[in-house]
Amino acid sequence: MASRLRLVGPTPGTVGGFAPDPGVSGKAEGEREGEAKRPEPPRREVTALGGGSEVVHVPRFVARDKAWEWFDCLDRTIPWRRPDTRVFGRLGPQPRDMCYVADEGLTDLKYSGHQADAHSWDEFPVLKDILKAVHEALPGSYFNSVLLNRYQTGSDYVSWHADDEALYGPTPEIASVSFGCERDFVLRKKPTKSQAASGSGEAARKRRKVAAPQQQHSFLLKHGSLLVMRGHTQRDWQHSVPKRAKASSTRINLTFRHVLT
Ligand SMILES: O=C(O)CCC(=O)C(=O)O
Ligand SMILES: [Mn+2]
Repeated sequence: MASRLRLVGPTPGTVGGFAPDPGVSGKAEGEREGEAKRPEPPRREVTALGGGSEVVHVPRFVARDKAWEWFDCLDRTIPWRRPDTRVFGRLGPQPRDMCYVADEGLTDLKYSGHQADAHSWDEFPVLKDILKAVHEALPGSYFNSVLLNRYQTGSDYVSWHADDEALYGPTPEIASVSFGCERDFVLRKKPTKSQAASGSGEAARKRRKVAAPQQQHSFLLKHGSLLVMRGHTQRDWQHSVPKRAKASSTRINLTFRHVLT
């Protein structure tokens, strides 16, 4: 489907910021004739999903070499675990590795019957660096926790869900930074109450598909990219990272969140 997309140019640097545009002259604030030209700022794409939901995508948020440095450090130093979770009543290993880091004293994160142990930011200086870059890119935002996922092969995935737990409040902002193997990130509109009432089985889903195709958006999340979900995205949409046979190497994803205190 056609998406309502705006392109915005943020400040240049090793890590892409979201400061105001340089202006009509194309010169950044403070820059004068004759001064060395700064490198091109990373492109920022804003997709309005409707109903107050918005996605911001910065494909080149972190410069390539820096992003590999961070990938290697995260891959080596994070105490990755693959816990058992309950999906549709069945207990089994989660189809990806995970780790959870949060400020001290925050409400615990629980999902799919799993209680994630929170590590401290002090254990992982690299996470503090990445958090700083995200905060600089998103002035006014404040993240106090991060859920880390590692997808070792294309068979690892995250199924359809929304990060709509009460601990994040009604309109959470979630900033997602990706490293390594590129993977598709797909958003689909949640069924309305009347659609949900028409049944949850495969037949009902097919009937609905014919009557009104489900709205869907797909983003290719590349090495060093940033994707931000805002507004009512968690209330009205679900997202997933589907299995991909061709994804042959490791991907690491960090979703920064603000837990209400
Ligand atoms: O890996 C990703 O891009 C998304 C992960 C995600 O949605 C989650 O952990 O809630
Ligand atoms: Mn999620």
